[in-house]
Amino acid sequence: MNRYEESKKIYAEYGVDTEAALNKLAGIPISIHCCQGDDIAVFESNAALTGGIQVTGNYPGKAAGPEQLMQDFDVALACMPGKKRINLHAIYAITDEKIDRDNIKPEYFDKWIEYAKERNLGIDFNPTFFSHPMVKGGLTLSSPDKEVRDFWIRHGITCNETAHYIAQKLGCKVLYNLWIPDGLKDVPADRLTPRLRLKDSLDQIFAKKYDDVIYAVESKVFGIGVESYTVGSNEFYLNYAAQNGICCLLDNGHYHPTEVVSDKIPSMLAFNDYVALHVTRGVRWDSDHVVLLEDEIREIAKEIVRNDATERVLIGLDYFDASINRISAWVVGQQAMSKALLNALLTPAAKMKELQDSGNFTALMVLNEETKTLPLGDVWNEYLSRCGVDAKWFDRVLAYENEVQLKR
Ligand code: RNT
Ligand code: ZN
Repeated sequence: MNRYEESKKIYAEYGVDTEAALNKLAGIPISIHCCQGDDIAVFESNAALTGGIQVTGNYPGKAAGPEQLMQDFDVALACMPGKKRINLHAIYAITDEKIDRDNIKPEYFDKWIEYAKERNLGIDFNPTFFSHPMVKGGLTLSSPDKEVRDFWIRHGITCNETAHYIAQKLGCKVLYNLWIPDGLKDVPADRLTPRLRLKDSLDQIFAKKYDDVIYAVESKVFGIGVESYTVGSNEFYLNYAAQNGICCLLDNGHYHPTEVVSDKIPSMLAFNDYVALHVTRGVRWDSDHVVLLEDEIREIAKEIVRNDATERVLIGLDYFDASINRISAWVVGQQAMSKALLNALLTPAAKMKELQDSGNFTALMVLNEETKTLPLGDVWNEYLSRCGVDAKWFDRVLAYENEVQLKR
């Protein structure tokens, strides 16, 4: 009997059906962020990365331009099991025209739509409120300068049209996630007025909403250079999203170190049809390290699976590592999230809920600990094999690095 068959029997003793878990996992989409492939480069110009986010490292061979990014993404996709989406930013527009950030034309994304269709990928879309000269003093939609706000409101609106265009062309919903870098390095004199300006700007951007677009606003507690105050704080966006029937996206790098997004997900599920998620790994700060299979990622996955929310929680990866092979970074993160979801699908959640509700916390603790040493790896390898992903995928990535990337 092979290892998978053995593991199937072991899980069955806990009332877990590994076949059902494998089938369910294959249908849970994970949105892969394009930015990991080229260090959030800006196709329209060589603008430096701003916005208080950082990509550290200078590993050779990164993609330059859409063709190389798509080429590298194809190598990564072949190493990623399950359903994928590609998460694009407005700065990835493909056109020979001079791009005005406040006039992003939907057709600039025709090549990405074609690319996604050929690979049966969904697309998620983000306006890009950073790396541009109209970010004045680190501010965009909350700026005291109306000209600056109006420019970025036009950007938000034109990106809404683009998200709708993509959804129509693909025939499936698109997540439009808005994150702005606005904030202050040191102690503010006025925390409220910038937030009222942001609220007004958002009202203008979201004045028109499309049924085939899911809207999200992404909060953050600090950034590099905005350590003392972010206009788009968690409380601000939680309220804005609730009042306007949109998502407040949870990025697990955007809260205080002891806060966990896994606990926030069920609270959001209690009130919202959808919960948008950015999965990352902060080390000491919101460092956007590659996602690894750690306790919090496992807990996040458990909240998605045991609350039957695999179609309601929109999982997106969001990290940037330029210190290692960028394709490997994509794959490790996507596989870590997939393993966490599989681990959740292989957890006897109903039994555990029963023990909690009956107050049998002793048996719950014992069972929880036992599940940690069940043969997840054997089921994972079966999943890779069924998805046609070589367990030795890393050899393939290294071969491509030598044949293609290092020759760039
Ligand atoms: C920044 C936010 C935001 C960005 C991407 C590029 O801290 O996490 O989601 O990472 O939009
Ligand atoms: Zn994010």
